[in-house]
Amino acid sequence: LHTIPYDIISDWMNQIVKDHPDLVTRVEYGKTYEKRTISLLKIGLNTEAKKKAIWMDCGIHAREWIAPAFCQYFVNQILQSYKTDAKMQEMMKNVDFYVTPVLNIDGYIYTWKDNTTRLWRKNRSLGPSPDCYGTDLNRNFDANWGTVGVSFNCSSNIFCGTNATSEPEAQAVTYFVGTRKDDFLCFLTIHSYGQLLLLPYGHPNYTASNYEELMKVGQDAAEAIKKVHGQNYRVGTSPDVLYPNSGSSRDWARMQGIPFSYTFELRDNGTFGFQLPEDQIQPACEEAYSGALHIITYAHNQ
Ligand code: ING
Ligand code: ZN
Repeated sequence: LHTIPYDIISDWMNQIVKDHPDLVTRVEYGKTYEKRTISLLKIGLNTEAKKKAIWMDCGIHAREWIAPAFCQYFVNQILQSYKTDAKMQEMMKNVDFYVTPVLNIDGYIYTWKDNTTRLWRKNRSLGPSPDCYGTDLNRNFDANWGTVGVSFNCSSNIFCGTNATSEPEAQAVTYFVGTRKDDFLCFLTIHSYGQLLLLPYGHPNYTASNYEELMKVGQDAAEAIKKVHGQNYRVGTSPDVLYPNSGSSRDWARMQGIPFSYTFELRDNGTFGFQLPEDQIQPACEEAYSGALHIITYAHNQ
């Protein structure tokens, strides 16, 4: 496996739709700052009944290249296991998977430009001062926005924007998920690196009403991950595991009432960081798939 530029990911999305017309559609649900179309793959069986939903987004941060690779792996894997696995067949009847392979498309394309842009994190919007680019999309959601773990300096990597949901990429998710919030059982947002499973809330003064269950399900997912290649994932809220933050999409989703909301921080632990060697893409995806499937299956069975 190897990472690929956005155009190829977009072509891949079209190919998946062509290969599985009965199960997959491509849905365009917003525009980036630079007016690119944000799209997701909707995967599930068409049934008469009202379906529940699972959210997964990858590539909200531009430099975290393993994340879009994981979304593609995840889609390939659920479509493959659907052919033979009774549990996946059952889930495809009951839920639709909404998978966005690259949310921050402008940023992702920018990191493919040259060696000086490879480690760009934010989107590419022009800030409040000249030549000051990028808002951290994972600080821009309407969840205790602008309170902890953010900067109001537009040159900072954790610049939270001028207002909650000021950015078109955050607006797209907020609108799409927010208008269907009762359908969503699960909200998974995929990052790297650090090998963590983070749960709400990033703000130290708030505790999720189902914190105990989120911890238990997260720890069981970490156990499932460890079984695949022996890698350890730490589980907890961001203030407990590292440091507080506000305005994350995970916290926003939980505040909307979506019960199982998690951030995945994929491989590695810092040896290669965002520049994960190609020979680790496959094992990183395999183990994270196992963890994600555990959470999704649990949420589905509730
Ligand atoms: N990490 C996330 C970020 O938005 C996070 C999540 C928040 C981790 C706070 C730890 C503490 O910063 C990455 N890698 O983007
Ligand atoms: Zn990130």
